[in-house]
Amino acid sequence: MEATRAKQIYQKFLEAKHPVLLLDDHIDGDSLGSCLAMADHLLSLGKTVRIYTTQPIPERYQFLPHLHLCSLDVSVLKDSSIDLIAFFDCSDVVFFKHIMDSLSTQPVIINIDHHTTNPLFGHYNYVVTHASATAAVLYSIFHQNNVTPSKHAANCLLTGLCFDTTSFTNDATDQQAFFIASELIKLGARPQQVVRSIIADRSISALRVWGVALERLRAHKTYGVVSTFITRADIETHGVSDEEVDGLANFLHFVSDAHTLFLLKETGDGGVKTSMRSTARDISKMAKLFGGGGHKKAAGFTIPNSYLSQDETGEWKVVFRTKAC
Ligand SMILES: [Mn+2]
Repeated sequence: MEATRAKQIYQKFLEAKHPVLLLDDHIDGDSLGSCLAMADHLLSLGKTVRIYTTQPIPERYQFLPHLHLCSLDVSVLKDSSIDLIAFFDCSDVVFFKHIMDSLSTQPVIINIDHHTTNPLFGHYNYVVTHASATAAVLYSIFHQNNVTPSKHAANCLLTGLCFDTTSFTNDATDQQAFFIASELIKLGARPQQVVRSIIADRSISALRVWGVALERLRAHKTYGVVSTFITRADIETHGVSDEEVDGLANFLHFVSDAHTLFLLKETGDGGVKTSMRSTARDISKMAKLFGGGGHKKAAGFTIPNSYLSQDETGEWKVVFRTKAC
């Protein structure tokens, strides 16, 4: 069954004359790495490839190939010649609908992902929820079609794997992740470069924001949860971007003895984003309840139109802009 679907999907890519590849609304190493690996392969077949993104590519991924194909210009989606669009690592149905509304044609929709919350919105879905990364899913599609990734594509796929497994340290890391990584390294992927792009190269200012959040760590014994948070004031005072302080939830989950961790962060557009990590609970259910998504052990959601506020007892709470919760 999987082999049939993998062949069907690959055939659709082969048939496409004007494909557009899409990054998730929230760009991460897995979404970007998978998308660029497919772009690399399509380019090698002589195809014209375009990639649409709603956010600028974070600085840390500038070592990846083909970034010049990425466009923030929504007119990319208006082209009436588009015959295929492919989503990578995207389970966000609101984003999917936004993309659909922007199109002027009705192309074939491919959906390649590994989120348990993926609603299977494609005409052709290849969603493997036990896979450690979308990069591993795409590696499998390549493998089942006898496609050998180039060394550039291999580096892209390794970036996806390393990002989603927090460099092979979190619960998403399975035997297959190590096997695929090994194969990708044989093909020319550069693990030191990839790992460094994900966990290293933090500015002192970004680490100071992490320091502020570390000081605020709090254990909620009743729920068995440890939490902390970052405010807009923290980010603005230290002159850092949101992207620079990303990764704190993964870092804390790696070094802390708590089995469940919540990191709350005020977003630039006036909401509060909750990133959750757990080794003991299926937190994707909670994320889904609040309109978010993710995996069993790593998930999140955003509460729009809200902010973080400290009450008279010193407790920090999420407050709606119209009423307290
Ligand atoms: Mn992923």
